Amino acid sequence: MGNIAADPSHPRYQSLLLRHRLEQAEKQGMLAGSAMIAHGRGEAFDYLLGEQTINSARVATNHALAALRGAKRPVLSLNGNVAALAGRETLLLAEMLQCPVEINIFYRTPQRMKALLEHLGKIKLDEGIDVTILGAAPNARIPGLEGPRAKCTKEGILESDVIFVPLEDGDRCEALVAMGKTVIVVDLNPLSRSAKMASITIVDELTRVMENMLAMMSSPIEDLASNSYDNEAVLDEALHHVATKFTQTSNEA
Ligand code: PTJ
Repeated sequence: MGNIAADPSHPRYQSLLLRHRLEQAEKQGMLAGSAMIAHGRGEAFDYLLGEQTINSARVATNHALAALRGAKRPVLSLNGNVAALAGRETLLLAEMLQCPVEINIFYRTPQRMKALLEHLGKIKLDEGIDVTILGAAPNARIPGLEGPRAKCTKEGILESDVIFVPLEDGDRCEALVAMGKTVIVVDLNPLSRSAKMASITIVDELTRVMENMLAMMSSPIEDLASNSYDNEAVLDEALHHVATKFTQTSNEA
């Protein structure tokens, strides 16, 4: 790691750390060609949010976790960016939920799958995490999708009732919702198709979400009535936050 990214007192430390993780993952062949572009877009939205977990994101995270804890067949899906930024935390959450994780990538190649399996397998071994990692041998398809991005496993994504798919593509999100699943996405862009399509959208940065979820796992399950959750209101609140912050900043300037 370069000097700046190694220094926790640097004001941009967290941001530099995440970039560094992606740089390393890129060298290991884990990432899609557009992974950095996707991350940059996320960074821009996070800047507008004030790089913090806003109230509506906390509410959505709470509901997401309640849905996962109450699920019959939960599954946590990882793509290249998620494995690079929060592979360890995703495995830890899966262990706590006693559910599998599934590597499910949009730009699927055998080389990337191998690199991702190796990366997660190493974390699992190093940390002694007891979790099934699916995805190496897909045996099912997500209905309504064409090509390699439809590939999944029967025992994981296909038969899941609640699926956590951070940084998901809009089409796949829509296809998963059409299968009748509760689909939880993490997306810093409240205007994205995934954000609008999902059952529960957490408008927050992935590594903060994982930290929050792991912390929330040590509290008793909250009795949250699922009909009290309004995803549109959560997205509106995120947009409102950005707009208000902008107005305040330009008034101050
Ligand atoms: O590994 P693959 O092949 O499955 O590909 C993964 C990416 C992310 C490259 C692929 O799914 C993709 O191209 O995604 P998009 O369509 O660019 O969407 C990514 C969304 O995630 C954007 O709306 C970003 O704002 C958001 N995003 C990026 N980084 C983060 C994020 N949201 C939360 N936390 C982040 N760290």
